[in-house]
Amino acid sequence: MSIGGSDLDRAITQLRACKPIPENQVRELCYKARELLIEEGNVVGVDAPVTICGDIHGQFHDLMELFRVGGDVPDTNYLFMGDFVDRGFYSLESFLLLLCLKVRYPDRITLIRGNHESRQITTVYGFYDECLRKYGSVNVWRYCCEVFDFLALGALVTGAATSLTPTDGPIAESIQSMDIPDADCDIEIETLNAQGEIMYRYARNSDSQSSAASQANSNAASSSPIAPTPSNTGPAGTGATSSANGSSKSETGAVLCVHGGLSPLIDTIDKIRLLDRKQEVPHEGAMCDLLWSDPDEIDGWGLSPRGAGFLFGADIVKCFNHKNDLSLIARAHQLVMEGFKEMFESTIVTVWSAPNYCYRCGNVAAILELGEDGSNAGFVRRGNGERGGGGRGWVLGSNDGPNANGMSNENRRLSSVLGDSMGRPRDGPGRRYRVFEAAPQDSRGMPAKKPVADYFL
Ligand SMILES: [Mn+2]
Repeated sequence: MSIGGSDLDRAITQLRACKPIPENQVRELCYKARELLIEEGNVVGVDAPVTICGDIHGQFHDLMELFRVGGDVPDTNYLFMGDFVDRGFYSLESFLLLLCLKVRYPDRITLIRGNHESRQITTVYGFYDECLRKYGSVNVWRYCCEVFDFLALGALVTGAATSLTPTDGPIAESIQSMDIPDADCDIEIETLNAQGEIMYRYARNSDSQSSAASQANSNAASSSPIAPTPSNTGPAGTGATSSANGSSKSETGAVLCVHGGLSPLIDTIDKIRLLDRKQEVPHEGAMCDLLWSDPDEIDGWGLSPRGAGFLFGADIVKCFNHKNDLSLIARAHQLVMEGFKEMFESTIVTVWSAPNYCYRCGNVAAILELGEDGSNAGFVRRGNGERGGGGRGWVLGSNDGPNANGMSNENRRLSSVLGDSMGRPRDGPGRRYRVFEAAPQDSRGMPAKKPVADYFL
């Protein structure tokens, strides 16, 4: 039988109920998915608005919670950064549901490859055994692995807004006092809980605003009679130049999404585009690095304790972002207790979407929403724009007053996820993080199986 139209909708309904679909339907689904994915480049172009998600790891009920918090497909445009399978008990249902949604709404969901989307890794970390247990054969595992080989290696998000439209929501109860930026203020970061309540809000530093204003003014002043020299290049992240001078369109640098991170063999996004990706994840080389590497507080490149990929420092990220006109790299791959973590002055962020990882880590999860640049806000600094002076943030709860160490508890908590970016000038797109906890169905009564020592895989 073929899977399409109403069959596909039926399969989606069945998978949403966490029930596997018959083997012949999986075969058809994987065939259709491959036909779609084969047409995608190694780096998929995605337009904002988009919601970026990190590792899922077979935690089906938490994926349902993610959709509840972030909105359903196709109402919300999603980008999943890999590691759909292994570790959790429902890799099969999780991956097949995402694949069904991809086939049903190809323009509303983007799936890129994680290091677990591999024959070798799934054989060790659970997905192979799960398929064997649920179907009595490994055929379904084979079909899925053939899809893995066609998943894109990255995505490039363009058209993201620099300022968030402030959420018109209630303030979380845990926030006792508030000091919200003015409504017309440039909101850079907002964090909401699963109920949509505001946990904190952070404004872009005022210096960059004034420099933005003066730049906008100078653009306006020079609009005639001589067209200004176009300082912006072409579509962000493409490295191309544009002849559209004088445009006051608000545009940030692009956001590169990749599962792991950067590679010493890759200095431009175009080099990712040239890779032959349609194969099992190699043990080394550029494709391997993109799926396995991690940012770290080092200079340059370092050896990874994972035994694959590399560690890379702030200098590597800043250089890569500048060269490729990126305002941010979004990646997954590492457990973050707070669900997300920005590093290196917000040039890179880790997004982790598996709450209470392995049903025992006690972490929360997060998704990252990038808004559409629908504003006519004028000048917006790009990823390779010059930086201004010291910044100023407005933080919900920040007038609790500093403690003995000169830092409020809220600021202390903030600094753990915003890292060294606090109070510094930043150029990134507006970022709304939605943080959520494990779904009760999945955490209740689940026996903690054998301890998992190597979370970092
Ligand atoms: Mn990973």
